[in-house]
Amino acid sequence: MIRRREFLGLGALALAWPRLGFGGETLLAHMARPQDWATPTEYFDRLITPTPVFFVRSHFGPPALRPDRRLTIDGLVDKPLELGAADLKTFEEVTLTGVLQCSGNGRALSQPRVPGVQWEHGAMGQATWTGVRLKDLLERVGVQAGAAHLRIVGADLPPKPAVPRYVRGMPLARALDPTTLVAYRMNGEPLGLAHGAPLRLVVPGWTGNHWVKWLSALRVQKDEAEGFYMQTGYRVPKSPVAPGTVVPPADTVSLTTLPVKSIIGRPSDGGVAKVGPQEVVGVAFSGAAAIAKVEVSLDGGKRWTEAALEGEPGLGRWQVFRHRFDAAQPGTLHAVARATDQSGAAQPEKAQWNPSGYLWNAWHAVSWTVTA
Ligand SMILES: Nc1nc2c(c(=O)[nH]1)N[C@H]1C(S)=C(S)[C@@H](COP(=O)(O)O)O[C@H]1N2
Ligand SMILES: [Mo]
Repeated sequence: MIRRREFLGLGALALAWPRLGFGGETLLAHMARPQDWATPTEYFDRLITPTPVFFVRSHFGPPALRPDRRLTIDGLVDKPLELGAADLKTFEEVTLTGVLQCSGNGRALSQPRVPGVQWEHGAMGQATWTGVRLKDLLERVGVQAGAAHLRIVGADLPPKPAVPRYVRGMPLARALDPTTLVAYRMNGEPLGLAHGAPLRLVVPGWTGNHWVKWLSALRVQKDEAEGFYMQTGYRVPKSPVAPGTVVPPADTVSLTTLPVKSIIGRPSDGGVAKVGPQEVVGVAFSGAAAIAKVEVSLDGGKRWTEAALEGEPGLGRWQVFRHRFDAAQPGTLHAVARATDQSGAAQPEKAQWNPSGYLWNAWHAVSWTVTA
């Protein structure tokens, strides 16, 4: 566990974190890479993930903090536009609550193992996001006939010129979805550098790789954006494959929607509690539809009880589930949770293996000890 509050605030000084001994909340570092930080699982017991413990994922680390960075919008448009965060004030402001989850969250649990940042559960969080609709910006520039895709670039640069830049894309239809935002606030505060200041995309229901940070250029075009992060990265097999299969790129499709998932935040796996009232609490969400129900089993999946849900239901938005019961005697307890969304999709007992360990969403189980 490493302190990182200063990482959020001090920009270029971030790399000096081990020598900055401030107090504060902690995240979990991955692979000694200062740009990848996981939210501790015990925070998945509430509707909003506090910003100081909100996971951070970045391929190359942040660019310099430039509150005045311009965003250009060009390509197949009538009037190309260049604007700064202050210019967004002329557009309607929107705030929504949504889950940001890295497509690689849970990858560490893949069998056989797969390469990539070995996230267990902590590469996700829910925040309120405030900004303007990307749709409104695109209406201002006037999208021309024949346009079908958006190419999206952030200001971060790879460590070496030979490494491809982080370039993403999305179909124009998703860019025009009224929930797709160009955001400048997170949990009511100005966006921090680690989370994309001054501007980032918010794409509720879709995986984190689409939520481009340090937004600097949007291009409207006919074809899908090109580059490593479109044609090679962030793809899954077109149809399920056996664990360990090598899948050629031609047999893959781009990742988009977050599959239905729940995670138990408390009790912690391996924790200790006193005899008496017990509470299993966690979060559940789906990028396809609102959550319909979360069930908890205390006997390894034979009998299930529906948990109480808190918070507003919505696509790409998590709700808290809570199941209370009494433990009359000391011993070891087990709980497992599974969510079902309103499209009928149910969280699977085992996740569908794929070569990059994307979209892991198996049932989450915890065990804890009850003492007298
Ligand atoms: N410019 C830029 N945007 C980016 C990335 C990046 O490396 N560069 N990483 C993406 C990935 S893979 C994820 S999961 C999310 C993480 O967002 P967070 O750090 O705010 O949690 O940012 C996305 N946006
Ligand atoms: Mo990610």
